[in-house]
Amino acid sequence: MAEIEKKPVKIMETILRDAHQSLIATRMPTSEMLPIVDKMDQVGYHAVECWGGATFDSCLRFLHEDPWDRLRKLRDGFKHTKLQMLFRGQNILGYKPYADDVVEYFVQKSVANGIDIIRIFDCMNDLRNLETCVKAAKKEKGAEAQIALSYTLGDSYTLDYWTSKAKAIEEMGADSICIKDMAGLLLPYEATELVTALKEATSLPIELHTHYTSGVASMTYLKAVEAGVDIIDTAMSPFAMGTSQPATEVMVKTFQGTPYDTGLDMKLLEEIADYFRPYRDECLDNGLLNPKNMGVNIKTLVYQVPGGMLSNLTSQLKQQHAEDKYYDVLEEVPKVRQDLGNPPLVTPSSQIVGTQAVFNVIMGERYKMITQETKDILAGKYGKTTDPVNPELQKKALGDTKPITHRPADDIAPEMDKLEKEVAAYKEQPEDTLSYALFPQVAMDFFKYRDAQKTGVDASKGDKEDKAYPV
Ligand SMILES: [Mn+2]
Repeated sequence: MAEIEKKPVKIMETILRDAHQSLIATRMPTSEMLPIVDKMDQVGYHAVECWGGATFDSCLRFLHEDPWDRLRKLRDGFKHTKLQMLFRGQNILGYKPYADDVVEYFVQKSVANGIDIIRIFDCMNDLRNLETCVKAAKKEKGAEAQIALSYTLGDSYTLDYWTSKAKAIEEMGADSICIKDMAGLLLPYEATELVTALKEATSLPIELHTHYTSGVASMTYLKAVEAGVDIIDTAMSPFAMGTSQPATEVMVKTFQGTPYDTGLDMKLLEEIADYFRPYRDECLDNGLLNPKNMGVNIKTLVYQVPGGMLSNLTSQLKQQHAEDKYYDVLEEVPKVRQDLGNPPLVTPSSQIVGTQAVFNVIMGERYKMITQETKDILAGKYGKTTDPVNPELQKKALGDTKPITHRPADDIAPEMDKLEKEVAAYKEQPEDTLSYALFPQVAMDFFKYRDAQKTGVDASKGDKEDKAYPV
């Protein structure tokens, strides 16, 4: 057997973002992160993912923290390590498309506050929805634009589909490509095929992101690394496995002494794990960490539904007192997905398809009620779907309105001026306008809370016009 050339695999650590988003509903506060940052900075990770995705919403909505402030504090602590964020293309960190000027300003401020690598994806894999974001990132000196392919299964998702997307991504000027397998659908031997094909199609570095939900993730990483993948996403063991990523220490140990040796210091990793373990125990005790999310969920392979979407469906059905309809809804999901052109199921398409499936089942008649977001997909407002949508459903939903075929954001007028005016009274930093742009109500509540912390007066409980504040 020929000697294999040394090719250390790089590790992207997710414990400060995806791992806690997947296991504890994104509730890790900044105060849990800061004491270990110095040690994490010594590891030699390729990057640490620490921002974007649901962290922004969760900071403002549940933790009463300023997400920008978190980023600045992490940047302060990580002196050598690249910081990475997840960005939903034209949807930024929200659930609908925004105007180009908001996307551009968000990218600019993300980099200015400390982000090095922006992972950008679109729930339709419509690359037009990534153009503005990628261009904005390329303008920022030192920033890397990584484009992620939302990985999914279906007749149209052939190796040709993925390799032609990869070539287009390279032409767009991206710095790297990520295979973003949010549901844990990529099986080990398929990873060999996919990575081999992508490596042939492009010269860009390839990163693989998956979740342990279906139980195959570490085998998938092994095969992907053997096939030449450059970077894998892992989480420190206390917040690994289950709906999160494979454990960092396990992957590092696996490749030790092989041509893929990461070179990372196991002793240091052990100390970091020791730091997070008591917090994991605390989360188990207070119920944030549900043991249900920690095993193998084979339904994700059977129904091809991401873990996060499964728990959303369960809670939606609970609210409707229709928990007995769980399996009916799971059967309905692929049908709705097909009607909507078989998009990958990732935020926000996963929520749109899931909610519509719930309505279809509990109303006792399919599409008796069609949500606005379902109509918007049918109207082309989220971009081009992989397969054609169901024409009868489209007619029923849109009537005589013609669906659009151009880039959806071309129809969205600039928003920044209007937003600046609306937020002026509460603005303490330029970034506040962006928080408000994404989550107007939630950000406003946070600004009022922030004011109250300073003055002891809670404006959210008072009447602003009458200046009658409860003290
Ligand atoms: Mn993920």
